[in-house]
Amino acid sequence: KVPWFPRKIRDLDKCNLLITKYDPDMDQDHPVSVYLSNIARGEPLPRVEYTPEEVATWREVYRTLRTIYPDLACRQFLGGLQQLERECGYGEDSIPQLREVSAFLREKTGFQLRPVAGLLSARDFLASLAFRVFQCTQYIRHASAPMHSPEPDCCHELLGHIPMLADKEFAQFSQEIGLASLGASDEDIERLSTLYWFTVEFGLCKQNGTVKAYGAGLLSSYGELIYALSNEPEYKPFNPEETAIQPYQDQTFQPVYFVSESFEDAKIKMRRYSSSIQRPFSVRYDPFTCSLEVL
Ligand code: H2B
Ligand code: FE
Repeated sequence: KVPWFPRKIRDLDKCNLLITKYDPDMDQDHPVSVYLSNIARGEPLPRVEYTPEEVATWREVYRTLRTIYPDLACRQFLGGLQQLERECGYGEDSIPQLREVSAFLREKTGFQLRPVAGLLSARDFLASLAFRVFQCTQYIRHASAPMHSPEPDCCHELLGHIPMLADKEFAQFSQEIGLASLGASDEDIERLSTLYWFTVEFGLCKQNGTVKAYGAGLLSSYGELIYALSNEPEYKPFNPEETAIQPYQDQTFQPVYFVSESFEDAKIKMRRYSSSIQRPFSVRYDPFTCSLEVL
């Protein structure tokens, strides 16, 4: 039996299963509980008034990471970030609003943002990528730990993911993982989710003979970004069959990272892997109607 999956963009309203690893009710101070009431579904994206303390957290994260990006981030990330700084108000002085960032991305790659209250189930999260929708948290990590967040927060989304989603090839790569996930078995979702982890979140790639970071989990963590490129961890060539079954860490730094030859190469390998997933149907995305044709 094929699990239910969204067929048009509006169906994403039903892709909202939150996974509570870290219970916001346990800590009334945790920022997760602060903005839930502001997170409405659908357009227009809610504007958030961040407090001076929250802006100070953003400033510290931005400033610290910005200094190491030129050496450690891949070319596509740096290009995206520069455009965001020029055209979308990115900088250390204010936290960009999802509404503006979403409009920016739509022009670059057709991706749009949707506010979400926390960590989503892998199935729901991946399904939205099939429609070029990125589900994005809007709250910011607690001021007591500016360099760490137990769950995705807006520093992770806005600094880690958004610059990459402004790149056409990376946007295509992301959407294709999403398309492969639709109606897939729980086991296949687990493998795709692991692939997502070692590419979109913690991926490295070769560029002009050196290794650079393109994963959002790295590009939003000062400590792990430096560690990942320090030659200390283990590096393996990206190979979907092997990568998909590698156990991963979400509590500490990764013991192993996967290195792609290029985005092009990662995309081709990923495509080959996806086409090996058994499904009793195939899907085609129609960009004019933002819906799927199921064949
Ligand atoms: N939910 C949210 N809100 N943001 C993410 O980046 C995210 C998620 N990543 N759910 C998903 C899970 C990822 O770790 C994979 C697909 O499991
Ligand atoms: Fe992420």
